[in-house]
Amino acid sequence: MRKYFFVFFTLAVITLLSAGCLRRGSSASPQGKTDGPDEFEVVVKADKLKIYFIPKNMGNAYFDALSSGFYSAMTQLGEDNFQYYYTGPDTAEAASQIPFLEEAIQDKADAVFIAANSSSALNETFDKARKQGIRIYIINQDIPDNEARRDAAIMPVDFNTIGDSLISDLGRQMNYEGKFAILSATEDAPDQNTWIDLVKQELYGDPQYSGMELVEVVYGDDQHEKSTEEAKALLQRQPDLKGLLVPTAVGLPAAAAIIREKGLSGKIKITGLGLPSEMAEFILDGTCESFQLWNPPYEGQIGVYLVWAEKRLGFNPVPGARFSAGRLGDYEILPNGQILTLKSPMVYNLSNIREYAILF
Ligand code: RAM
Repeated sequence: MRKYFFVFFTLAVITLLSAGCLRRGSSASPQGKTDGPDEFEVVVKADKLKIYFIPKNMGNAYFDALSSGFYSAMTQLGEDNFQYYYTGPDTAEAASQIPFLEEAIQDKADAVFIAANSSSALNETFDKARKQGIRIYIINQDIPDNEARRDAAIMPVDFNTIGDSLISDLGRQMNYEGKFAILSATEDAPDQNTWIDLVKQELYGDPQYSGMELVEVVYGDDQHEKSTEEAKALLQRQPDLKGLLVPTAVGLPAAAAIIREKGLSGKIKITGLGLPSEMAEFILDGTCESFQLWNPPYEGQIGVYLVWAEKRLGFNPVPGARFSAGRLGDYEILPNGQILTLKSPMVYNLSNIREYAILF
């Protein structure tokens, strides 16, 4: 009897392995790390994980780059394990994302990643989604004073580093004197307003910037056309402007193009946050000496691995817990529920623009 059982058992294992229902591998601890000896575990192909990514606005190359990270991680983990929807509003008003959140709720998504256009306008819809067991992750920012309404926030960098990073780059280029302005995105944008506040804290708190004067903050709504118009109007209103700080990947190339068009390359120092692929021409022609960013695709990758760890590896995203994001390594849930993709922004200039312009 034993002989037959062994034969049967072996045939059964081979059959199950070939059908993908059995997996040879190490047992994964809740943190998603592998440990223990090889052992068979039955992996029943569960339903696909349904993930929504709702950007501030569609047609924004910055969020296209971030979305590419979701695809990379899903490819690494097996595309047939996921259903992915990259969908959102054409314009980034505070409440413009609500219909897309409702769609994800109706569709019984497992997780929604959203770059929120408002810190508070989405709270009721977040509550509704979470009551149905849908994970709400803010991505590329947080929702200040409303963190209890989300499950975690995937940050591109520690936002506390951005104020100093931006104003020090502009100050150096302006020799710490003269008038400058800020061209931001939408007036309600939580990330933009956090950065503007941090820039002002440095500007008014550090005597090295006492020779610089912030004359205006204008808003391009993360729309190329409006950013272009606002930049043109600003230069007309402020003929002795010496600097322009543009913390938006939509506004920065738009404003750089206007500075170049007006023959003011090098005369008005421009820096901010932008995509290397869209800023390369302005670095190469001297219109922009340097700008900063981080790595948007990494954020999308981390997002997929976070959902995978929670839904397939029993990971519980409590402060202090760590999970694997594949090739990117392990990430920790910080006490404030944030996950830092990188510590601080990277500076892009002539020395590295060609290397990064082909990446995003
Ligand atoms: C724009 C958006 C986004 C910001 C980037 C740098 O695409 O405002 O939120 O992270 O710029």
